[in-house]
Amino acid sequence: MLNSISPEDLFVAFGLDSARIGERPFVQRRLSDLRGCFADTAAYDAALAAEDPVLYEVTAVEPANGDGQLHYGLGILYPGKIGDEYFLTKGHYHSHRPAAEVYVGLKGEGAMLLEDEHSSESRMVPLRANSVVYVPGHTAHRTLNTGDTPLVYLGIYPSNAGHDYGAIADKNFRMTIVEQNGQPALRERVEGRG
Ligand code: S6P
Ligand code: ZN
Repeated sequence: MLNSISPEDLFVAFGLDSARIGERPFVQRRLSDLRGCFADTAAYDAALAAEDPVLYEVTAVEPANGDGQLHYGLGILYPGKIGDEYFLTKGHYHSHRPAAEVYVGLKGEGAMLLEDEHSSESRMVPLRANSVVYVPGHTAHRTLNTGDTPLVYLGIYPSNAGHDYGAIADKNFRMTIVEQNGQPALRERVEGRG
């Protein structure tokens, strides 16, 4: 097994500010890729008419596949809001629903929105430097930047987790995280409104 992992995957150094791993390719999501994710559709359309900024970037590292193996993603989510809702990731379930994930906050101030697949119970959990968020299986998860600097984090997950974006694209999350009196707060998501 050890021999099958490339030395580049055994040891990885990353930039804490850039959230890049050398020259490795990364996925970039712009505001236009997040259509349908934000509650305030008028604010979304207005923002997109003005510009189409990069909201986040993720470098995925997938050293090995198979039972017991791990993958991870290094993410950077830029600060900003659409209406009073913070910049966010698309969010997903894992295709293999029992797969859990651990998020390690590295820089900045953020939050994770967690929703249980069966009860739809929602939680807002802080994500910041020197902290770990446990995302149980069967839980939709989305990351939001609640600060005014880039949020940098690692997400570590089983190699067979997979990403199911379809369920979120259909129903989105029940709740959202907005700025209320200068603080992040959970609020029921109402389409068309913030
Ligand atoms: C993967 C893990 C993260 C996300 C990243 C971007 O299981 O949860 O690496 O991929 O935060 O979010 P999303 O919802 O666009 O994949
Ligand atoms: Zn995940």
